[in-house]
Amino acid sequence: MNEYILKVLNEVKEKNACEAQFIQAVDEVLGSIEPVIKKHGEDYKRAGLLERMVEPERIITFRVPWVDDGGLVRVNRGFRVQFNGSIGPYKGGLRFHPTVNQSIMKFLAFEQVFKNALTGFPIGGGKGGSDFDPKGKSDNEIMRFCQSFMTELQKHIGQDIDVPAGDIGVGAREIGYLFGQYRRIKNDYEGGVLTGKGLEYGGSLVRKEATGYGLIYFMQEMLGANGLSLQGKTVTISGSGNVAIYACQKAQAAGAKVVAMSDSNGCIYDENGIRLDVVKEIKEVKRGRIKEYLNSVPAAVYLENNSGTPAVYTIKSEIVLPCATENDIDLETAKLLVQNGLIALGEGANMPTTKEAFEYFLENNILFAPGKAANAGGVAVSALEMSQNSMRYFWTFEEVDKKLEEIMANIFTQVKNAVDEYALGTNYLAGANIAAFRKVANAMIAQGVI
Ligand code: NDP
Ligand code: 2IT
Repeated sequence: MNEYILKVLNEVKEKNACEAQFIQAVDEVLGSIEPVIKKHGEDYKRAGLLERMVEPERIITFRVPWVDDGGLVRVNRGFRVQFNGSIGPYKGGLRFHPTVNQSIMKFLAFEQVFKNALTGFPIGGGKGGSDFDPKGKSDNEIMRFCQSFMTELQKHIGQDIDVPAGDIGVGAREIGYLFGQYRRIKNDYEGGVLTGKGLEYGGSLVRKEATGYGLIYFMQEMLGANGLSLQGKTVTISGSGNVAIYACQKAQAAGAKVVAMSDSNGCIYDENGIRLDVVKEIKEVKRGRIKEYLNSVPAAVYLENNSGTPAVYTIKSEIVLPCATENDIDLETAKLLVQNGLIALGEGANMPTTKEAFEYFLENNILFAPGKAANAGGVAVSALEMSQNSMRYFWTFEEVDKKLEEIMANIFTQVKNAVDEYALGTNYLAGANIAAFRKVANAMIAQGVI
């Protein structure tokens, strides 16, 4: 590996020794930009570019006290990582999940910087959240938590400063409570301060569907460039949340047969094709578990997760769409997927594939759509939501959907141009990293040493 890259990577490992996920995300990006560093390495070194790029501009951590329904005071930890603002206001989601820690927040914020650069919109990268576990909480508890979280977060965000949105555990309900508290404290209707808002108060059509739809639009571009399509393909999807549901819907519309979806407990396998109306009722309305699918479709099968490969990845499938969480697919799982006839994989989630698993896919000529390109549709429509809020206007579903389709095609073109320029074959992960890196690097260098 190039000397300069190695030096920065070693420093990152030393300085952030307890942050495995952050190190992994940095390693992935720095490990694939070698051809660019070969060309411009000396300039970048003099500018301290990589050293600055791996250090967040700011990390805010704070106490989030709230009162549960039994009157007991609970305390969680809140975060906002404002990683890189060179291209625009920090932009990125909020995650509420018990596994949230500084490493996860930093990895997600770092990924977001490059993803947002690929969208073409003027947005920087950030991420936030809390180790709060929404599972089993009442609606009032969720509201009180969101209000307490925002009481601190509001000091650090604004429609031209930092614009949060949803991620795991944060959907339209949470964004509503967060927005309400922000508006109350600021006494100002700052519509563009959060995205993923309800349609009644400044949300954008297609934002809910955007990440899943965008993933499928990207897959269609990638498959098409390789003489393939989704038509008639067997698809499995991990997760059954926001990204998974709308990826499933668009994949089915494209003629694919989705046979499995999952949650953290296990997966459903329906050889007749998943009935998405049933999944939506369970997840979006009842906030239940995926195994309840069998109450409506008794012919389906439920497979519980054991240790090792998650059950959803043991099912034979030509196209796999991980849409749940990070490091879901390790080398062992990758081998099983390839053995079971995998053709292509599209990352709806952020960093669901380990480095070893990715390398195995590459060696076995699996077409691999990397998350920072393939799941950028969500944040891209968030940027469209911000535009509509600024204009005090709205676009129709068809207008936003068409823009999303064009954005995803444009992202694929950027990725394809980068792999062609550096003769990287179908290593779209490297292509995405190179295309995004160049844009962020140019913006940072143009703005001097900050
Ligand atoms: P949701 O909260 O709507 O759904 C998350 C899904 O993933 C649930 O089915 C959940 O199961 C499952 N899941 C979460 N954690 C784990 C875990 N540790 N192990 C197994 N399954 C798990 O989140 P989203 O759909 O919004 O997010 C899914 C992924 O997509 C995340 O990686 C997120 O960062 C990424 N993403 C989201 C975007 C968005 O716009 N929402 C945009 C781009 C990427 P359970 O209910 O059992 O926890
Ligand atoms: O990971 C992501 O891109 C998101 N969770 C969406 C971020 C956003 O600002 O819409």
